[in-house]
Amino acid sequence: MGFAKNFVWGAATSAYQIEGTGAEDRKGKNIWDIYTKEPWHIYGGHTGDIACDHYHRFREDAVLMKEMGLKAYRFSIDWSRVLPEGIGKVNEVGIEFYSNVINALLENGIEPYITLYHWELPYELYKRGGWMNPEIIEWFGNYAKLVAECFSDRVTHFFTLNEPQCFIGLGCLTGEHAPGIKASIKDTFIMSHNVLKSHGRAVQMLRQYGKQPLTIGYAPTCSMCYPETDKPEDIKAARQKLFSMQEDDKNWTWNVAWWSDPVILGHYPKEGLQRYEAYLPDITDEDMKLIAEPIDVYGQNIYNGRCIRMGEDGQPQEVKRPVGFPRTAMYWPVTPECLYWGPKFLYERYNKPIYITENGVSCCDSVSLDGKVHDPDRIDFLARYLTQLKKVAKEIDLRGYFQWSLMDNFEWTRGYSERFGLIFIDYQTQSRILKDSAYWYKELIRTNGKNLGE
Ligand code: IFM
Repeated sequence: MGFAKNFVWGAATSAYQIEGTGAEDRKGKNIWDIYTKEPWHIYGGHTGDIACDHYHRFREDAVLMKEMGLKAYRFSIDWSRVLPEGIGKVNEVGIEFYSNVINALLENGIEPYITLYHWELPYELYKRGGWMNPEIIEWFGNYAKLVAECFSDRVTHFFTLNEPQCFIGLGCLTGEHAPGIKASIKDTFIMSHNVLKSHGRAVQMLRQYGKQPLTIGYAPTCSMCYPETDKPEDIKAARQKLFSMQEDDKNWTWNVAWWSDPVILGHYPKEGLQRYEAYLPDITDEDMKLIAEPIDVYGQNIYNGRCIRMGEDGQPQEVKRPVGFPRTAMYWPVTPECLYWGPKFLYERYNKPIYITENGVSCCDSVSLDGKVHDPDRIDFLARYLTQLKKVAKEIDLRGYFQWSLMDNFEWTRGYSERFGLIFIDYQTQSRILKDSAYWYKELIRTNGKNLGE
């Protein structure tokens, strides 16, 4: 036995990365709409103004998903499209757009999975302090209520936040992403606490206003850890490293336990409470209760990991990558083991059904003389990673896998220079070509992973 019979094979995207603004929409601006207007922030001065023009082409895209045999599609809602100021007046055109997307998916037999927040913070709310302002807990809660009221008659799967590590770490600590601020470490801990409380409030609102029972999850990220060998001490070291805090406070957001223990276990990790004591805001029992509002499934984005062994001093030690180790086009290491050990460690600790909410690879894809897009690197990457996932699927409650990404898209500060898609986008003509990997994935879905190694 490998993947369960009803295993969910899907692909994922996010609003800003694919939609394009849709000039006729009365959408408000989000922080990325503003940030990309200062061209020096983004490779080539690219913006998401047009992106993949999914705003106008979603029907065609839903048909392609069907052609690829996808069972599910995970996408995010641009908060500022449905609530131009983040709160208050609703943009009915925006609601209609997402409603039409959902209908197109259902008509093509694709199950929609909605992510509430994949970094599209309304600019009006940013001006009011964004994640720093505790009012955001109710702002986000009310946005979740609106989403539940408008879409939960047809959508039953929701994820609250995508990668808080990145939108606080890169967006507010190092300032590489929108909104591009370099807040103090102390302020980013205030933000992170508000982020987690907002998650809890959104869960409450989704449950309260959902029109049917909903499956609700959360989708953080992080680089995983895997053991150098199967020796118990190396496994122990990898597990310990994965759930420990960052050595460098300036990079503190890049960890699993700070963001996931409160949500699932109801408390911050002890190590972090001690280590970051000087930075922390007041944390009450009531806060923790809100943050730990029960969810149904745990999502995790996994791209790569670090190899760990137990050092002679009894402490985890990172194993240096060998010279010439395999890398993706974006220079990320290729480490398939992380898709076995990551879910395994997370399941042991959190004991929740798991979805891999993102995994994928950027390759230097182009259209060949035969008019096709041959991407053997991506097929090789996926075969290696998914073989590991198949192995862990026999051991834990693994519910689904979302390939990042359905189509090439706006890769944040790298603009359109990276191609993560199963579908190739020609940005000049907006034509779409299914890459070889899309056909490979289709066969994998059809056989439920039988074409992978054991
Ligand atoms: O494109 C991003 C996505 O928005 C968040 N997770 C990682 C992907 C690849 O960098």
